[in-house]
Amino acid sequence: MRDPRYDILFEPMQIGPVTAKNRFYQVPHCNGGGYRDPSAAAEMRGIKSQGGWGVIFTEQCEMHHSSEITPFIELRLWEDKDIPQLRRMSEKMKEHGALAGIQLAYSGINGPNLYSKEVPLAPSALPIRTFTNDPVQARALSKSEIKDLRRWFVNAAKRSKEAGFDLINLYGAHGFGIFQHFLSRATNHRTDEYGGSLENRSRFATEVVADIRDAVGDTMALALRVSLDETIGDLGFSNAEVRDFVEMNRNLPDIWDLAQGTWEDCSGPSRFKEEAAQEALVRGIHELTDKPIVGVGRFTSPDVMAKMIKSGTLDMIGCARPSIADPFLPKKIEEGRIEDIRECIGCNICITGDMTMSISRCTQNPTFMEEWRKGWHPETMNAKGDSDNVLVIGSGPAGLEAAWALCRRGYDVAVAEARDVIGGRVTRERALPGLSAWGRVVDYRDYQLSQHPNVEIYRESELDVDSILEFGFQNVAIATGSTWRRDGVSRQHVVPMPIAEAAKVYTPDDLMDGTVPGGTVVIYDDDHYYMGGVLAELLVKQGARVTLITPSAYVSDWTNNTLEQATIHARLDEMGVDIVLNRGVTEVAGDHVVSNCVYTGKTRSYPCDAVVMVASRSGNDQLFQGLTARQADWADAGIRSVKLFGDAEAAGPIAWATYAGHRYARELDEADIGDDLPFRREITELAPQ
Ligand code: FMN
Repeated sequence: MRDPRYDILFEPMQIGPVTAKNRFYQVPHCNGGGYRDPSAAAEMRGIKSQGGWGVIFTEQCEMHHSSEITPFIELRLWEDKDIPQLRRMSEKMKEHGALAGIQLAYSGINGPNLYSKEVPLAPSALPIRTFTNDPVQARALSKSEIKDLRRWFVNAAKRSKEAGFDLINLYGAHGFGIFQHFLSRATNHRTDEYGGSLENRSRFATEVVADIRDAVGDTMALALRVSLDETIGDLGFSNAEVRDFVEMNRNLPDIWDLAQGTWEDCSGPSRFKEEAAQEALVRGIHELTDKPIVGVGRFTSPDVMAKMIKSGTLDMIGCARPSIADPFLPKKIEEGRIEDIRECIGCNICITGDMTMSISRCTQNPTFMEEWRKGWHPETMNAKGDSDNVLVIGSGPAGLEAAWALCRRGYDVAVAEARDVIGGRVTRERALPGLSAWGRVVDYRDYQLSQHPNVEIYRESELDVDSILEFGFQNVAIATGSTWRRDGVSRQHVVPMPIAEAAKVYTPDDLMDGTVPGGTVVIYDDDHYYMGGVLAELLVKQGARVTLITPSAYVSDWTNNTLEQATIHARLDEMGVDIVLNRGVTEVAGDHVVSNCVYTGKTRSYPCDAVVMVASRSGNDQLFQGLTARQADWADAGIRSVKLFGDAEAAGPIAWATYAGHRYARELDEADIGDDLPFRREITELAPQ
């Protein structure tokens, strides 16, 4: 039963003409699917409706073709033809009593219009600001075009109503939506009644809200999403100015949706931001308005959520990432199942789906975006197949997820772990600087497995092929992880690089095992994700002088996709790490490395006492290979299947491992689909000629 301390989270909330059943508000978040995968995106929202959210929003929806953000894949509402796709989504959202919200985005100086080829329009003429630095400029809207834009918003609002939505969110946060571009002196240089004073800069927002209210306000609620602090210096829309803006326009929207200035700040990873990190920025704004406020802060703890409401800071609890990691978060709080909440780990892998224009993943919730594509439900598994038991070897993220999903299907599961602790790489990595929240991947599964009668975990149980054959399990699932390579093989070197015998070369595994070199240390990062940067922090903290050499143009390059890269660079720079970009390492000698420019090949030496090789990883597949060699003995041993998955099969981020473990569990004993596509997809219907 629900803990009465959390009752406040379940009080209904009036938002303009509509009422949310509770205080759980899924703020807009993209998913890498958007207009390309409408049914996949709709089903994902539908699952959240089942999970008890009071309000569920779409991702940003491009409301007019004159402002679009190709190559990023969001939603589109450019013409009536787009309505059915969006109606499918609103219907899914409302299936279990949530209010359905749509975020209307006009991207102004963030919309390069690579697809529509229209000239971008913004409050003032400025270059387009995108992650991709497109060489395109926006021109300033004329006053008659501002009227056009107001009408386009009304058209989009009417279409939203027809598509079945209850709320509209006007995007003006994260530096992205045009409302912010008008509000900020950095992007609004106008000298007419839309520029200059705060009142003038607010004019566009007040006009659009009034227009939309006239058009649909009797049935639809209006949310205005504005930045809490643009954090770009004096010209930016500061926290003080946000407060002035809210006070000046007390009752402008039906709900204020307040979010930290840049997307990097707002969706800050757990490596750099704690839960409720935006509290100080939002505290006190409530007194400036009569309308409710929703705010965000990677909320996963019901205590923190209740405190935010009881203290009068927020009226509704906004969640993006926590709703991805656990779409059933509200329901679990309601049912008093707090320990069942699958807490977001703040790794931001969800954001990489959008940034790579693919389809999003979640480390904690492998079913995310597979709800329609594969029919995976986050809380229910498919029925058990013919066989009865599985031996899972390895308790890293892949093995633990497989075990947890298998025992929910009804299999008897034994997990054999060679070490005395479970968790594999996650247990090792969670001890690294900034990564402690990632340990939730293990903690959640450890607890769930401890509650399940049909699973046993055997620690310090290193198995060999003979013993596996003797045990007589019907299915053997091998998730034995991977080992960092010492020989430098990765992208620059596809065969081992020259390393002198006298050289002291360490791998990330050595450092995680507690062997940390001192003196002057070169980190050679040809992995490009977080590990090189994290180890630089570790080494500096333990007293080493660190030079980080990477062939990439950015330190920890791939973290551009998790919105962490700039913060990582700043932190390492502040710590005194010498960051060497666009250079490889061609040779490791006893007391130096030889580094080459990736463009010219010109070499230079960097003296060092030790080298940390952050290259690639080799799968620990020896057991699998050994068992495969004994395939003739499987039938006698009662073995029906042997499968290798996770890092042991091919190393990747942790989210890849939990996905692989889950997939293994889902597909065990299922019919072979042969050459068929293993997921559903939608293809564009050909227009009549
Ligand atoms: N905010 C928007 O206003 N529109 C978006 O389309 C949007 N896309 C997002 C996509 C992802 C994958 C994530 C994680 C966040 C996105 N956000 C977007 C920001 C979230 O709405 C939210 O403000 C931010 O993530 C902080 O909330 P959280 O800590 O609960 O994740």
